[in-house]
Amino acid sequence: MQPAETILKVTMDISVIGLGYIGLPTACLLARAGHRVMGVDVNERLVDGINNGATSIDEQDFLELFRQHRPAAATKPAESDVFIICVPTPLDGTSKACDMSAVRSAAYSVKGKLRTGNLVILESTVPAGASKATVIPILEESGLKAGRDFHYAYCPERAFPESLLNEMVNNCRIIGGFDEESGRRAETLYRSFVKGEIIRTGMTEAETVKLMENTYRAVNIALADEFALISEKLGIDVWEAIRIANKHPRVGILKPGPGIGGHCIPIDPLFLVESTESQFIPLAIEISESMPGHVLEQARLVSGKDAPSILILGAAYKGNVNDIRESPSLKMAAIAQQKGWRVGILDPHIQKYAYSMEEFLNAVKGCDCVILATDHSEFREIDLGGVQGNGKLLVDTRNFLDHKKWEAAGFRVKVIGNGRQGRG
Ligand code: SAJ
Repeated sequence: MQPAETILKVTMDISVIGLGYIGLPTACLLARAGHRVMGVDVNERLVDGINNGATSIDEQDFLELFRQHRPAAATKPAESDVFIICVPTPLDGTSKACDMSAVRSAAYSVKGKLRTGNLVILESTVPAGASKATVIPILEESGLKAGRDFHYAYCPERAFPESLLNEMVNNCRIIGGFDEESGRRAETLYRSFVKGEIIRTGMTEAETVKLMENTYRAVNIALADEFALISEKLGIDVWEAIRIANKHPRVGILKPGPGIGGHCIPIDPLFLVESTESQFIPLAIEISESMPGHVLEQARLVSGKDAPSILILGAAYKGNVNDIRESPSLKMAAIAQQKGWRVGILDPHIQKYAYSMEEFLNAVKGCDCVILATDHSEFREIDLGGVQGNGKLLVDTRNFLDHKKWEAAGFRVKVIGNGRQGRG
């Protein structure tokens, strides 16, 4: 291979494969840094949309970046200096293992275009060891060898939906290079738009670090959920208890809620389980997954109705995002419907569940119990002027709403984890 200096160009031709909530912002940031970027996705409608200036990511600073530095999009990669793979890795519902099919087909599409001197980067979250066992062997079917003919690095994304660009630019970035030179090249590339620290480590270490981060978050949310369940049994308020416990300099308990959602936290920890048979991680996930059912049980017991009709506020998996993947709200809705309860859902961030004030008032009128599932700012601002609570129940799963305001409108309030209130 030629010496690095002759190949490392300031402006590179880059194909970003997978144009979801990580791939598309990454492509735009690289374009802003002066690279020639091609966005690639198998979804033709998405590609057409992007080429026509449309995106479903609704974060303001991203939209501005997208307007100015939108990459051209296509369904197949072209020859490039760098290929960055950012495709989804869902959980296979049957095997409970990582579904690597999108990563595999992205790797095959890169294989067809791979040339000597190229750099291939994988950002998708994968089981530890997947680069070595799955991705590199596919790329090497080209006849080129990793380290000798092309460079490879695993560089996980770590950005937080609701603060995507800020985190992509300012977070610490991990580079797991196949070898020293691969790591060095990947670092040079990310340095073109990353202001945060860049840490180089081994490939499997980088894969494992990513899984550890989301597992840490998942088990800590599960612990908060468990504390909520315990507090209800003890007849104490978990929110007050957590607030006080968090005054300890080495304690930082997260918030209980209706369960975990999103594309990462409920799923990624299980990628660690598939190769290690951990018992701790599945138990944590199980506790959080029991929360939607627990919320409904509280609604039934405290409302005193066997089959209350419920209005769920929020379909998104967390506040101020428009993503419903693995959302606990929708799990709650499905369980309630199965029980034969009447269910309504409102969400200002999701087109399907958008509503007018009149629709909100009618929905409240027609239900026995309102359940706050998603902490969207809009729900806190809601005007209850025209609402007659008449003793209906509000279940606040996130201790998020202004309870005095709801009580003043005639609601009884039950906060999940507060065992002092209307005990179920
Ligand atoms: N949640 C709680 N209580 C809390 C915090 C969160 O119940 O105290 C719930 C949320 O409501 C949501 C779920 O957990 O349903 C997950 O939300 P999140 O905000 O914890 O995480 P994500 O999925 O939006 O983003 C995570 C982040 N990982 C970490 O914080 C370690 C992000 O940095 C990753 O880039 C992202 O996963 C990813 O793509 O892997």
